[in-house]
Amino acid sequence: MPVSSEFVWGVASSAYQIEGAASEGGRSPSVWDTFCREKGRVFNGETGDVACDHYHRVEEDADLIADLGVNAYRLSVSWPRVLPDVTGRVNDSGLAYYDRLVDALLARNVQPWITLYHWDHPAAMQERGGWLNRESADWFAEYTAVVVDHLSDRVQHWMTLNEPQIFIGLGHLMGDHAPGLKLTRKETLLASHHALLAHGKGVEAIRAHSKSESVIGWAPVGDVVVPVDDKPESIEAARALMFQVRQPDGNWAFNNPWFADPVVLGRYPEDALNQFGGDAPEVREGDLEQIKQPIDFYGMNTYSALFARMGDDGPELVDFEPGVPRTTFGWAVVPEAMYWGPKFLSERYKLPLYVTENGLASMDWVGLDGAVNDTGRIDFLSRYIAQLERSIADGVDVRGYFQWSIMDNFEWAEGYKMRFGLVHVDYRTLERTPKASYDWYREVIARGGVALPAPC
Ligand code: IFM
Repeated sequence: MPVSSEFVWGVASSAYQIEGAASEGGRSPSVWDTFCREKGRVFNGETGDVACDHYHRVEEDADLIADLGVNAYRLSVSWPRVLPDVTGRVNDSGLAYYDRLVDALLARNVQPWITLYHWDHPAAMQERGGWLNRESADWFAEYTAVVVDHLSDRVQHWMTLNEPQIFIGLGHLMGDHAPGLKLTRKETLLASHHALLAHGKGVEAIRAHSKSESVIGWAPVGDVVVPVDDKPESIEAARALMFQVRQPDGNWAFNNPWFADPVVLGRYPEDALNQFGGDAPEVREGDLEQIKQPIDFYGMNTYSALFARMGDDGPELVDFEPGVPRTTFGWAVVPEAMYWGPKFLSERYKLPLYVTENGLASMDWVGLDGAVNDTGRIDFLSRYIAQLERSIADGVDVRGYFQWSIMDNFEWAEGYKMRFGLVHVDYRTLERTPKASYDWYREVIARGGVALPAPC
């Protein structure tokens, strides 16, 4: 079934992953610049210094985005480009770069959807404690106000945080991402509380500073859990596990409700508070009201899912079948995530949804014929978009879909090993080659969202 003509079709990226120009235009180092320079942190010692050199290729890349026929492009602003000292001094040259980018998109009828924080906070902020410092929420609000003051005459769509589960879980608990910390559970929970406060203060700042009517959301990434079959008890088990804070792998940070309940419902989940006991963060008077600002949409970044059923002792996870299809990252391919994820999230949070990220990691290369035949990506996206359409047909309020990512880019601790793009980037020459999936996605958009069958 084609989706409505109002449906937002988009592609996504983030600043550190594509911009490059890391020490140009007055930008200060971010935590990721620092992290990449620490031995053994990032595959092959790679960095975002040059990345896709998008900073110098705004017009060319805007053409690639617009030629897809998308009506929206999700990008992030680099905090250290705009406020190199965290707060205070504004770097006009950084803002001028985002002017160029926003104007290039608008000139091609593509609406910019801006994420304010996609993990690359200034290294100087880390020196002041980063997210462990409660003042970080105010610093983020100040930075947000500067960006919104400057761009909201042209930009209406905003997201505060990208994937708090990841920058808190991988960055502060497990040490795999910048700032590379392995904090105690208590400290990590405190950092998460401050990040949620930053979200709330950021939303307030957007509303207070926006020169046009703004549409505000965020882009979290909690585990999606799907039922192993259609039995009502399996569905119940999946729903219960999707909103349980204790995670079967012992890593509580990838759950949904610890982050989303305060943002949307204004409270921390009871099971979490019982579980965390004295490790739970100190919640000062007014904090939860501050965090629970009215937002206009819930963004979901979705790549995979876990399976659940009802066991003798209640809901339980089911192992993946041997040989389950997996992406190059090792993530199981579970298209039903796009059916059950939106359904469960909209039942609980009752907000319009946008898929703010979805895509496939692979290791594509340019073939002898000059083409990049990424049929696996076409198959993956076909299956996921078809399930999304099924969810919409069932009445779930999903209003848009952003494919991750417009082009191959710096995949954090994996360096340039994983490729998620619709456009191949040769990192030696920086040449862009649209892949077969680029043409396929353009056709899907042109047909109003009918997922085409994968080519044989
Ligand atoms: O590349 C990342 C992105 O920055 C955040 N979401 C997941 C993507 C793939 O790992």
